[in-house]
Amino acid sequence: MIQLADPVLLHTDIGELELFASGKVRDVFRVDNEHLLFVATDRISAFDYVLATGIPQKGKVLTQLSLFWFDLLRDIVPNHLVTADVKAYPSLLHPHADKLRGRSMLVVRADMVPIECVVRGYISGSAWKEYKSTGSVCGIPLPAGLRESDQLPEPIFTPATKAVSGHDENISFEKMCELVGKPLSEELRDLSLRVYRKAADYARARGIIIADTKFEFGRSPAGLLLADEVLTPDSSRFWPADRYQPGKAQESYDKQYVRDYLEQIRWNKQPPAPGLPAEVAQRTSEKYLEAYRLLTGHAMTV
Ligand code: Q0N
Repeated sequence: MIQLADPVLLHTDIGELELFASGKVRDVFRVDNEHLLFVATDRISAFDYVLATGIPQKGKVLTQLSLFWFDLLRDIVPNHLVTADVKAYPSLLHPHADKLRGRSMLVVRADMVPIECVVRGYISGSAWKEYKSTGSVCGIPLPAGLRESDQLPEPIFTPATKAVSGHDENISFEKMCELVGKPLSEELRDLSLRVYRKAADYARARGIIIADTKFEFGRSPAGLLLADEVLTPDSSRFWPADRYQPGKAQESYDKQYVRDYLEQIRWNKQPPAPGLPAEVAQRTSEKYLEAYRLLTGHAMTV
């Protein structure tokens, strides 16, 4: 049988469903009062903007990686997944099976906690900036003399809120307690740290450093659920362990070719964002597939 290339998906169109939320990369649809359909497109963002071209297979890799982690972490925390098997989706979705297969999840609609639960095992990004100017991150004092990208003595929980700008704003744990209450804050902090430790130890043994990551949680009648997508290169910093060199910013596992290309063409980082040459998109796709294979131990099959 002739195998046609999997088309890149940039915009999800499901005429029957109301769009519930959408981000730079993912589209969420309302299925019924209790369920949402979470769709990962092939869109990619760099320097804060979504690029004009997609990355082949990216949405599938991120979905399959989230499914892998949900299963590995289920002994620590339950999650929002109902099923990712399109045959088991409500029948009104069956006409859309070809575009949904591999890249979507039917999830429980939860009452989302309005906090980004960030865990950092290494110092990078906004935490590095904050440390350089104050010596602490989100109110947590850190040892003097850390270099950019250094591993922290132990992982830290650094919550953030979505600011009006759309950017995340780091907050102290005390501020989080004011916003959502102390018992919930303590439970989310402890769950986030346990999930990060298990995943980061697992990934490190397979050649990938998960420098930091962001979790979102929701409340359901059954209790707290790990939601969104988890421990993907979009929600985390993945670094290739064999090239780790503290003292400077690290290469990104997945987006390095994209960033290098955008720097090379001297894009001014203002909209409209450019597209990528096919070769850059293809090599980037291969990095996502490689991360999936290293972490799961097998090639992606969907
Ligand atoms: C939900 N977000 C923020 C799109 C997704 N299980 C759930 N129940 C209710 N709401 C949500 C979920 C989940 N997951 C979460 N939006 C809706 C995540 N966004 C980030 C941007 O892309």
